[in-house]
Amino acid sequence: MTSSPIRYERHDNVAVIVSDNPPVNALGAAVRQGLEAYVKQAVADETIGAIVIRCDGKTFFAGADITEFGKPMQDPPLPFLVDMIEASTKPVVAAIHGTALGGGLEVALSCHYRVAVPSAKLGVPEVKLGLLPGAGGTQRLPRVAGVRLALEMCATGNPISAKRAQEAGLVDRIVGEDSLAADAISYAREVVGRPIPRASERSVSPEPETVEAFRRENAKRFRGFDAPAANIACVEKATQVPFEEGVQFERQEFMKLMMGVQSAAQRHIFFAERQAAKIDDVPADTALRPIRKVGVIGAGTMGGGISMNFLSAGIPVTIVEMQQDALDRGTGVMRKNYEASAAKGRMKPEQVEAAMGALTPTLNLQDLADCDLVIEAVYESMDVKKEIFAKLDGICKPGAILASNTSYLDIDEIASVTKRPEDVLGMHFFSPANVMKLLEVVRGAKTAPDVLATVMSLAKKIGKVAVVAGVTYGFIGNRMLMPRQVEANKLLMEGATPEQIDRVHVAFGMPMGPFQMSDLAGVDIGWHRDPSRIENIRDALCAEGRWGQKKQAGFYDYDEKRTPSPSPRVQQIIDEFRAKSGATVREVTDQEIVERTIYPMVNEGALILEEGKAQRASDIDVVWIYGYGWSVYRGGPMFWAQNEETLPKIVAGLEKHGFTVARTLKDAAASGGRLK
Ligand code: T1G
Repeated sequence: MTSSPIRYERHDNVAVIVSDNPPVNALGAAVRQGLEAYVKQAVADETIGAIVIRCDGKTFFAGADITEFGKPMQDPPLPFLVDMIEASTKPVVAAIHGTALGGGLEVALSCHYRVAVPSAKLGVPEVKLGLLPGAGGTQRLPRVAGVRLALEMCATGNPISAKRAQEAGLVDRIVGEDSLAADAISYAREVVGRPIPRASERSVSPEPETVEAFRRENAKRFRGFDAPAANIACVEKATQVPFEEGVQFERQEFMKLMMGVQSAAQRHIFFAERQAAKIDDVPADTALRPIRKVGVIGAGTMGGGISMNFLSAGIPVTIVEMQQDALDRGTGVMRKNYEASAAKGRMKPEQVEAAMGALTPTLNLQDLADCDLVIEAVYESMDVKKEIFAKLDGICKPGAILASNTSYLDIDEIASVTKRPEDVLGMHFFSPANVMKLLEVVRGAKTAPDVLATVMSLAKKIGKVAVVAGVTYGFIGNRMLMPRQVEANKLLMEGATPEQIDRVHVAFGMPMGPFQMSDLAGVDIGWHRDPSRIENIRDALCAEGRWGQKKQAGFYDYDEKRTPSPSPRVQQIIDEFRAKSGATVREVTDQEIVERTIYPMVNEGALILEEGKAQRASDIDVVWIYGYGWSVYRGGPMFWAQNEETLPKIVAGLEKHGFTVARTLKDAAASGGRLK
């Protein structure tokens, strides 16, 4: 008989019900059953005047147990439990620390009072799982915290601080950071015998203009997602109908989302992100190397952005450049970025000074001697990188980790110029490096397990989502981008336009299409820089200085606000190349664009798995969500291929267009299996 995760304590006339269900006190069946039994016991006990519900471990209930979704729900269902708590004839106090999230906040909302420690956060992040609070949260929250804040919390899923919660009336008292248990009991004693305030009994005023304004302000942000609109509709319903009717509406909207493919996709990514942090053949308790000081070589866009990640996490950085003006420019950009964040209220001025104060700019590579990790972020040339790593080998202390930020190149070849290949790996950041969450950690043939584990752990510390990639040209993301770009260029020659191809990708849910992306990153990236050598459309654009947004001209024309518009000059260049090639220009359908630019990405992903260059199909999904903005409601290319598009359809499409289909993709399609 496994012991219950819930226990009952008696403190004179106060009953304290405690959950101890690591790691996050998810409201699994055993927790719900324990809560139900003990609340009933306390209510029936005449010597008890009030009840406290709290949690051991790092946090108050962090929500329903997501691992139970899709399985038969065991009694009591959470909606029943919260109604039962609220109906208690004795006051119930929620004692909150850590994060009261989702069903956890719904339990707290069904309690009659809420006390919290200063560091606590409260939220309903269900929308990030493609869901909505399904245990009365959309009906109680507006009644307790007001319509506007309820809309914001439900539709964005972002948590609020205990302070803000108290200001809104969601928390009744902020208690001592280290005395929650005792302070909650004291508070409970104070409310014994008082009339019991129940959220569901409160009224909430209709605020049609508030709801409409919120819908309008956030329309672009929620484009393509189902859940935000459903959350807004539920909160709106709370302002229009009695509580019970609102709860019925909430339940039907919840079930619609739960059965939908978007929530399945978003829950897939929730677990995939956490799974990606695990390295199958490296024990989770591998001893890590201490990283107290980081060196970054190169103060350009990437070097500066990479440095900011560590500085913002309180890790000192020594940044090296070759020329003083480049060094000054780079550190100047870093300060400007920090000050922009401060101007938006995302950082305090003293945090900006602390970050910049931990930065040591230098022209001398020798100053990296005492760094625990050095990240090279210079020009994408193997020769340049090998020269640098050979020098680092002689400069850096034993045990220092040497990493390259290369986007494509062979880490084993770079490691081969050092006497310490076991300390070498790739850390491929995505631009802008201080913003994009993805970090591809490229494992060399000789990379030591503890080096890999150290960098994976460090990634989480600096707020990145890390995925292990093998050594292959372009690793995972950029390797899958290549067939997409090849086909997109071919489609231009056959009759499609940059606008059409990009529109198909944006409609699919990508933030931008291949040509918009090229203009943003720079059409001239990888260009041979010889304007007399014009072999393709890209060469022709570069030769005319159409290098993308930075030149107000690329595949699109741009105004001073960088608003794109189709370019007659580009169409002329495309027409000239079509005429020269003798290609038959024809109408290209949107479906063909999907089959020839997105299906090949799935095919490449299958090849990457076959070659062992990614640990799991879900890792590939994580790369695309966090590195390229693939819409989380589609779950990433490998999830989409197996849940929305289906593998047989993709194999048929690939074969129709003459692609060689990856063996595992073909086998999985034929057997009804899945890409793992
Ligand atoms: N259910 C099951 N497992 C969970 C879980 C949950 N709600 N939350 C976290 N885990 C696991 C996670 O998979 C990982 O497992 C471990 O706990 C540590 O998580 C009816 C329907 C709480 C802020 O969406 O945001 O309530 O990898 O690495 O960085 O209305 O976890 O160790 O095996 O993230 O310290 C709503 C989701 C659910 C909160 C802690 N709640 N969790 O972050 O640890 S739906 C959420 C988080 C719901 C009701 C609806 C974070 C965290 P493993 P971690 P962390």
